[in-house]
Amino acid sequence: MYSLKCFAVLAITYVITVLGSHICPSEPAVKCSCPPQWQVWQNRCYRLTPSKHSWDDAKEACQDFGGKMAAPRSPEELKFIAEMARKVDSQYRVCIACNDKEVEGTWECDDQEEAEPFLVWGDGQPNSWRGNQDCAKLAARFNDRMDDAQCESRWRAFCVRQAACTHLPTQPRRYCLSTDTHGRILNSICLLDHNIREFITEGVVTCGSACAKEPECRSFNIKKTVEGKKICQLNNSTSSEDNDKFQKTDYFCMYSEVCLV
Ligand SMILES: [Ca+2]
Ligand SMILES: [Ca+2]
Repeated sequence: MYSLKCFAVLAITYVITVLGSHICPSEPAVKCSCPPQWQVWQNRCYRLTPSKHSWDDAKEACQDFGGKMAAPRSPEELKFIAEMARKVDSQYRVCIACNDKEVEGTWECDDQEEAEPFLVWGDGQPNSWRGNQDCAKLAARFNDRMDDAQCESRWRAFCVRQAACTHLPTQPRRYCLSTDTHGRILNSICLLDHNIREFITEGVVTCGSACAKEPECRSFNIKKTVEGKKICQLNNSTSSEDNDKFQKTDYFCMYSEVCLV
C-alpha cells in the first residue's frame, strides 16, 4: 500500500525556502507577559495608578510599582494607552512623563532624550495657562491628546515597565509526500472530493504556504493540466481520514500534507 514519507533533503530545501518567504506571518516569534494589574502591549507593560497624584508623586508611585511614569512614543502607543484609560474612566485625565519645567516651552519626555519628543497637543495646547503649566497630561476632553497642566494637579498616572518576553521556537514546516512501498514518490494519486479551493501554483512551496495560511486546509494536491500548468488544490481532509477518496488519477497528481517538524 501507500505510505507517507517526509524526505529529509526535500524537507530541508523546503523549510529554508518557506522560512525565507515567511510562511507563518501571523505567528508571533516573541511572546511577552506582564505581572497582574499590568497590560501588555508589544514588549512593555502598562498600568494606571489606582490613586491620583501630583506629577512628582506620580513618578514615585510608578517606581513603587516597579515601573516608571510613561510617555507615549508613537501614535500607536498613544492610541493604546488612551483606550486603556477610557476603559477606566471615559472622562480620564492622566499624567504622562513629559514636562517643560526647566525651560518654558521646551518639552522633555522620559526615554526620548535622543530625539524630538513625541508630543501631540490638544486644540489650543500647550497654553501655559496662568503661566504655570509645566507638566503634561493626556485627557479625554482633548480627544486623547496632550495638555500642559499644573504639576501640582492630582491625576492618575500611566506607568510602564519592561515585559518578560520569551522567543518562541520557530515552527518550520515540511511537506510529506505520498510514496509507494519502494519509497518512490507517487505522482498519479491524490485525495479527491475534499477540495476547498484551487488555483494555479508555482510548486509545492507556494501551494504548501497557501495551505498553511488557510485554517481549514489539512493537505493539498498538485495536479498538472494537459498544458503543463500546476494546479494547487487545498483539501479539508487527509488521506488517512478518508482513505476511500485517496485515489489513483489518470493525470499527474501529487498529494502532500503540511507537517510540523
Ligand atoms: Ca510650561
Ligand atoms: Ca494647558
